Amino acid sequence: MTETLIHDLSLQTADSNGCSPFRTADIFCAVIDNFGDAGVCWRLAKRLRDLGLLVRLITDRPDVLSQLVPTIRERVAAGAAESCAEGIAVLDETHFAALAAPQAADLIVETFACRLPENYERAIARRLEAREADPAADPRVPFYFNLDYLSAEAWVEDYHNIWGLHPTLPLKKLWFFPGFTDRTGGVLIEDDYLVREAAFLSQRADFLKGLACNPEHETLFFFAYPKNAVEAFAAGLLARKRPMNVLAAPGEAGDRLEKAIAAAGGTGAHLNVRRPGFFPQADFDKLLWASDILAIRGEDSFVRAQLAGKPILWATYPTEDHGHRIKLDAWLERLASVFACEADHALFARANREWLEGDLTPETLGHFLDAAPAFAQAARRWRETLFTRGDLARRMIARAQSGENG
Ligand code: TRH
Repeated sequence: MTETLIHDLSLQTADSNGCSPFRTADIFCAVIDNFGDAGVCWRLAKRLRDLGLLVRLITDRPDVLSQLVPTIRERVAAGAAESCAEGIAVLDETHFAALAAPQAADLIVETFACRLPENYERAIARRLEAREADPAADPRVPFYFNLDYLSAEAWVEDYHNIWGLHPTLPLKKLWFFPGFTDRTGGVLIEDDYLVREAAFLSQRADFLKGLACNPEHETLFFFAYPKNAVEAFAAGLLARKRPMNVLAAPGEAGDRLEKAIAAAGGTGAHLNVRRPGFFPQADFDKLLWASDILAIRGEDSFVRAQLAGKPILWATYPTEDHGHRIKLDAWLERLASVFACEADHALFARANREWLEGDLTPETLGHFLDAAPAFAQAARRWRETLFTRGDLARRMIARAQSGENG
């Protein structure tokens, strides 16, 4: 995609796959912190591309995105306002917001209520106005979403699929929530997810050997926040004398886990701590598929862990109002039905709560790890519910296509 094409949407024709009357999509992404905002937006961009749309991702932090998508790293590091990876244009929002007359796409996705640049809001309004004057000149009515954060809480159903009005312009956007019920948008799932998983599983042993892990041993993937009680987690791993590979993601939490285990010397000889480095997002699933137990965080790794169908210890994104506890409890409650017995669910919930609250005891972690095979069966049942509900991006397109514009 050339730079002219990146800006001039009218020159572009999407290979529409027959899925959507929409040809183009613009996704706006503001990074609050860490990788989750960019991570979710990149996955959505790829899904919309796969469904036949030409996608631009406009972000205030191309540098963060470039950690997930290494092929744009060089251009971003050189300060380029535009780059392109896997058929998706990545635009620096500062540069984009200064354009005199950007063109509005057919499908517009503001993520996590990040607000669109004013020039772009005016561009949507202009396009709608021009269409009203002459519908034949523009066969598509642009559709504007706000895609919000994922939560299992009950209120989400009431706020999903609700219109919001712009304070000054004749614009409205549809609030769309990912979620775990039929009255929400579901989660992002690639059409070929299971095929890629199956292909990987035939090479799982080699993958683990490549990370200096014994594939016969249990494997834990660890990705958490510095605020989490990492040392308590390490104490639990040290106390349970079963051989285990520990794949600790880069970052402070992983560093502290490694340090705490190293400090235990011979007491930790059963633990093989490896630091796989930051994987490109396209390969991130491999770390999850290769592991038996997943300590993950935030939103995107949380979703991917559920798709992988593995036992999860979820570090929800910590907020000052303790909303993270409510988020965790809501999710744990929805999971109740997939466990074989109440005692399993209670143990799973207790370990997750203790991990989040910072009072995870070695006993609880040990019991959780011992129960991992039973939890894995429950996790497989849970992932079936996600697959049955279907993909968020398809649901967004279907909603936009439904014609209910008011
Ligand atoms: O990084 P996170 O904590 O992200 C967030 C942010 O805090 C954000 O502000 C908040 O809104 C959100 O959580 C809820 O965790 P998350 O969401 O799991 O995102 C991590 C991303 O990083 C995800 O896309 C997977 C990716 N990743 C890789 O691609 N390779 C890796 O090696 C690792 C460790 C992660």
